[in-house]
Amino acid sequence: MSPAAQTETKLYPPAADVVSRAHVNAEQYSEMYAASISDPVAFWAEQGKRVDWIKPFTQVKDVNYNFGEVSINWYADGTLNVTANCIDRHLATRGDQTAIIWEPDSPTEAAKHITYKELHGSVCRMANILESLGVRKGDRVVIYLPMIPEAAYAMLACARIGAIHSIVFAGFSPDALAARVNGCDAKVVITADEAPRGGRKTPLKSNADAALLHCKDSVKCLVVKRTGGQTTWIADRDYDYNEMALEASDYCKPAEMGAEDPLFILYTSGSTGQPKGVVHTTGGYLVYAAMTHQITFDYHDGDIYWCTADVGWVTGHSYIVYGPLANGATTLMFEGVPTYPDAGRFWEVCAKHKVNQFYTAPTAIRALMGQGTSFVEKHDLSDLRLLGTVGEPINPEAWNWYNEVVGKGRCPIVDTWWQTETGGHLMTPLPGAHATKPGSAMKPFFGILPVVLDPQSGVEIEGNGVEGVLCIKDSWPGQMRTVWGDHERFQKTYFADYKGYYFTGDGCRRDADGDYWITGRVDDVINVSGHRMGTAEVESALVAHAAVAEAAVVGYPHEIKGQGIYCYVTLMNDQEPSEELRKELVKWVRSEIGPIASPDVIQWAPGLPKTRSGKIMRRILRKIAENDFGSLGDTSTLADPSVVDDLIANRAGK
Ligand code: 6R9
Repeated sequence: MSPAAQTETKLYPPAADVVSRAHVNAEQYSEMYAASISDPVAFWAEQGKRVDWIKPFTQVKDVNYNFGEVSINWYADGTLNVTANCIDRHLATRGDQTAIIWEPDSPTEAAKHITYKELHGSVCRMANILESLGVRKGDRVVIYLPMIPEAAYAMLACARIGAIHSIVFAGFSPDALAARVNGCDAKVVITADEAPRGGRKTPLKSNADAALLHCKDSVKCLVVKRTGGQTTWIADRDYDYNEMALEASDYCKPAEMGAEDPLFILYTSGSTGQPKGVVHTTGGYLVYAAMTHQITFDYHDGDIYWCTADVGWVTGHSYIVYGPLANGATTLMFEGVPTYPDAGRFWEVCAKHKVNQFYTAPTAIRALMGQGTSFVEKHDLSDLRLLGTVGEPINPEAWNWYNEVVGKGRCPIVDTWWQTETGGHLMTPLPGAHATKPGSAMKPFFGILPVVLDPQSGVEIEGNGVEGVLCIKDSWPGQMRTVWGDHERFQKTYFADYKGYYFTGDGCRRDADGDYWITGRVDDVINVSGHRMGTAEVESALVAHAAVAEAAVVGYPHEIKGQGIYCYVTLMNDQEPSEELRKELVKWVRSEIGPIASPDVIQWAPGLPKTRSGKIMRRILRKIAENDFGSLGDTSTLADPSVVDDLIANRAGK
């Protein structure tokens, strides 16, 4: 993010019609925010009523942020079922309303409109199928599906019977899938024959076959028909969803779950080691997802809402499925990509389905911006009322284009900052309450107390016009509860560096007006097209190749992707660098992790800059990748400073 991006101060106040329709205006925000901070228990007890409880809670909040004894509980003695809230409670009033609009990859294939009644039947059938495969309360189910309605059915079917789902993005490789199946000891993997995307097909079932070779024999595979493409079939392991659905009952009783029973696990990248399984639980998560969905997007009954994320990411969990459905919304699910068949697809879909709220990632906006305005202008976007972004900082150029070309200057933009760990938005302007600034996440959501800490001392920096690391002072109901199977790692990652706070891993600036700007990760996590990746993951994939002795990976500014993946690779003694080997390593990383981890740059490095104790000095590698040689800082502690000269002289693409 360029420094200019953070000094942009032009204010875009909300228009009068936006304010008058909004659930929350400026005055209400101030009042409610103050109340949420001064008496969180009363505030969240009230918000807890958004959800129908089987047994109402009497306890609201029980949280301990002390390192060594971290424990987070919300509504702990209440019981509920997520699908009773996302489906059953709507049946009497909106059974025939569309719950999910499904838009397929190809515009020539028909869209589907699935009503709440139909959703109920399909979810119950899938729940009964899972039970017939032996899945019980607390068991884990891995979902590896394209963006098809069955992905939502599968999530909700798990929630119906109290099973815990773990979705693996369909772009991940068999190895990544196997690691996640084994990581949570899943009983069943739900997949499809193939995943069409951008006119191409990913062979999901064969990927699952390859993954399952590395999993327990007892893992079953439920296969949804998407394309009808040929798949191999292993008797007594593979089950045909479409055939079983014909026989399955369309009623399944919702399981009574404790508020703190896990709802799902979602693997995400950290700065060290393998991805960790973020655990979200049932009651608090649903309250928070529903509340943020309604208020941030100013969702009203009858609106058509579209979030372009994949359900493989947290955004798809909270803002395609759980939040919208809890609110009885019509949520659009899109199987394709923004540029297929051309760069007008998003706008064509908005016009076709009369979308009111549209939520996407800066990387998509930047890519489409590069294609010019004609693709937008062809389509009638007069139903759009609000635009949202998520996943990475948005640069003012992209913000302005989104505002002017897509929103015609009349749609507020909500730049929502949050994380897999947070379950829902933590900072965002609210459309009827706040003026916006291009690139700023502006204000904390209700109940959220952001603090800016000095990175070295860990002391809170008071006042405005300050910068540091971003921590959150107290808990909120949507917060993750633990790392699956590793509570120690949970505490170490989020509560060890800055005692008494939740550490976000992001840096931030509070400007002169007290508004927040996220400046990017302060750890070894990079953000490539809004996808989070640990540099350590890419490094371990590289060194798993026989030709590679050592590798160091950093992010560098990339025009479209936000950050690109820059790899410094030291080869084994007997290996010669070549274009062929470079291509092979790129292919290798793609197959080890998935296409989203494709290295953008590989630089051959005879040596890496290390301290005398052997620690790679990433700061220096980052600077070289950024082409910023003037500010390498102190290199005197390096074991061999000449390494740096070589890396600069041979910087890739120079
Ligand atoms: C929801 C999601 C989380 C990381 C986060 C931050 C970055 C997300 C942002 C943003 C600036 C925004 N991030 N939203 N940075 N402005 N509006 O993206 O979750 O995949 O876990 O990524 O993404 O760095 O820490 P996740």
